[in-house]
Amino acid sequence: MSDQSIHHRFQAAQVLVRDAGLYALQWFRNLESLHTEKKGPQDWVSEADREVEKMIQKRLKLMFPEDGFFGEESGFQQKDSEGLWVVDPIDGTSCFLKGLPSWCVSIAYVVEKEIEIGLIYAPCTDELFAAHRGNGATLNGRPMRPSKATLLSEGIVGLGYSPKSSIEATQKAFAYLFENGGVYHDIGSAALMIAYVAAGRYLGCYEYQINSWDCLAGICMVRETGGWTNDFLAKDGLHSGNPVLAAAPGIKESMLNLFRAAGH
Ligand code: LIP
Repeated sequence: MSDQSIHHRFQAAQVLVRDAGLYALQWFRNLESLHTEKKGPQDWVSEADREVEKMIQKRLKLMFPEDGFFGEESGFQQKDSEGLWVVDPIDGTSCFLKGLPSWCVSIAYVVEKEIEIGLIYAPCTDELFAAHRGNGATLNGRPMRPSKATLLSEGIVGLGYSPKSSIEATQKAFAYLFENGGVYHDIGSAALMIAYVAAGRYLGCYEYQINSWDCLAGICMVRETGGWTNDFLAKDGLHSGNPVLAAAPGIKESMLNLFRAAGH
């Protein structure tokens, strides 16, 4: 696929991710009337998740009918297409449903196992994180820079947990972090936590088991800012998920030690 057509998709999807975020915000402001269902332990879906995903899919179908689509709520359409949009309409659904601001819309575009585009829009803070492989990454149009730290004791690590994760592995990751003077945040949105690594707000991010729609956009951003991530798309990560590990350049070895300590 030509750089030009990927750049065209990058431009169009930046408008779409913001529109989708503003649409989700309308639902966020009327939570009392929002219909929700339980998908599993600590895992919910709401009318907003479904309607925002439908809106994104419809717009992408109109603009790029030849592309495939993989959404958290609706699964795969045209999965054998050259280019595939991987979409989480509301990452941080549990925060969204509780009226907490740490949620976002996440859109990634994958061509031949390469994450070419990563877009994350957080409506509550009006922050648009954007990356186009080989062309850098920005936050609201300004270049993002990862942390220059070299020790875990010099900042915050995003450490996510859900019942999909191993309790034992997560406890070992916490122990390694605390023994090395680190502290953690779990803001309930893996997409935002990984974007914060690219933006230099977090030193790194780890979660034992996560879905591709939660992390591919953020992974593109971390790599575009010179940070490091694990090869999430290895071993069928696109369909069945994988652990995620992201690190600022100087923290890679410490985060790899945390990953090993967790048993990976
Ligand atoms: C969430 C992730 C979070 C994880 C949750 C859930 P969702 O995504 O962002 O890191 O701990 O279990 O997967 O379900 O809100 O799109």
